[in-house]
Amino acid sequence: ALADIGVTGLAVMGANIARNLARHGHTVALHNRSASRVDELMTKHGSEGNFIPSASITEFVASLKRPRRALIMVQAGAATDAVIEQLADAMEPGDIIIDGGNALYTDTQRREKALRERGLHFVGAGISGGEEGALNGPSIMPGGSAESYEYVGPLLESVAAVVEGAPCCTYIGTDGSGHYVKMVHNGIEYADMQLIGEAYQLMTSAAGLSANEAAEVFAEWNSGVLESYLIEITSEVLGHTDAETGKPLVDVIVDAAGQKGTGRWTVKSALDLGVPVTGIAEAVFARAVSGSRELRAASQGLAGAELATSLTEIFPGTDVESFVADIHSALYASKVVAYAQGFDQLAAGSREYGWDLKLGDLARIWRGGCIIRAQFLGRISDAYAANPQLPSLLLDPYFRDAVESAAASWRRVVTVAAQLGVPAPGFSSALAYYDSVRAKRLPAALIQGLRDYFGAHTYERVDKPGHFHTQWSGDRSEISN
Ligand code: NBP
Repeated sequence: ALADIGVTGLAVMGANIARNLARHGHTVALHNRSASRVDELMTKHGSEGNFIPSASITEFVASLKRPRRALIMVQAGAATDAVIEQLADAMEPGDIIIDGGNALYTDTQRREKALRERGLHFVGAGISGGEEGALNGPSIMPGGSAESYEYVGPLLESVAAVVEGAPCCTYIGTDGSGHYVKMVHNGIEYADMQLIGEAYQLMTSAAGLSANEAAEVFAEWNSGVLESYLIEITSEVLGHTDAETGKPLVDVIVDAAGQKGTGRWTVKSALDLGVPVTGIAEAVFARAVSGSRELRAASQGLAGAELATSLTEIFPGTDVESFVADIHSALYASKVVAYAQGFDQLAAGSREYGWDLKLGDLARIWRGGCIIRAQFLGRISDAYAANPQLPSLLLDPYFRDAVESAAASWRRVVTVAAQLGVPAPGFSSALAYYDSVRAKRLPAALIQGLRDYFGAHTYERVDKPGHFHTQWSGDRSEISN
């Protein structure tokens, strides 16, 4: 018998997706550059379903039903190109190559075009959920031709996470859209984690909670509007004690955050599109600051001139409990801002590349399987269902109300952070964004004046249409352009 689908690249992600497919009754062909991974999977998990192991790409391709479907799960970049090349050489027109790695969307666009010209379908599928998700149900974001989705959609949907009876997988759009959406998902994940980190730091530094007490607070929060996988595992990590020292593990982990690049890609794309994703950008830069070990070591002696040493000095009468409630509000409001910005970027990317992304569907398939999975996403889905043209999530009645009710607490938290000298770049820049978009006037008027002064860049006027220039070095009269 032939295989329904093949998986090449059997490191942790590929092996788990292959097992997931097999557990759902699909016959799965297996291939990996080093044969040992195929053997290992067969030895350990061969009994979980129908697998067809193969020793070479040609054997692998020959073991697939037509049109052939091959899922690549190798390292993004050159490795993916190499594997695509080998597969394409062995395949025939009409066959489908799926890349489930974390490819940069522009690479996917390039690959899709090249393969289309050779008569092959190429599906760039963003897969989120880490190894656990890959095995038990990830969130899958497949982009490619609508025709290719007919061949791969049902297979991918069958192994995706399920929320309220619906799979966390849907057709995203053409060429690089799936990987673009996955990239922004990861960017949002960066912002979400940064905000959670700031909440934790304020709980411990400003409110004086221990890591264990903070763990309890997060566990409690996980049953409210913040309910999410990230809040749940925050409680787990904060509550974990290091076996060697007996201290909270979080206190013995080096405070330098790593990054693999998807956050940076998101911000680069946002910069190109001119979308202010301040929350994601702050999160990427905050990781960069944390990792700047020499700079941080050299800066230890810098004076802070803090305006207070305790919470009660700033807000007399405030108790820990009410401040923790303020942090909850600040976290929620900042999170709404970060997600609103992320969805703005998705809308802008969709316009730029002609993808016609369904924003509500994206929120829906992120409710399960992926790292940012949360109840909250159901609200986002509802918001776009109510108004697909929503200019910003901040204007949806539910989110508008949520942020307006959180605003006073949010300001208190940012005030406390500033006065105590506790960095809260995510909370404060989200608040600045909120205040910027709602401001009647911004200092951009002055910036336009300055640009006109040194570069004759012209400005518009509030009282009449057109573009104007003041002759700054002459008699300072205004001319219309
Ligand atoms: P890795 O990203 O660590 O890649 C290891 C796999 O790539 C192995 O199968 C390896 O073969 C293969 N490979 C390499 Br490296 N160079 C190759 C080449 N030139 N030709 C053929 N094969 C090559 O694996 P992973 O962590 O399982 O991730 C797989 C993909 O899924 C990546 O794109 C990753 O970004 C993405 N992803 C990962 C996660 C996660 O949580 N880890 C989540 C979502 C997406 P070998 O065995 O012969 O060395």
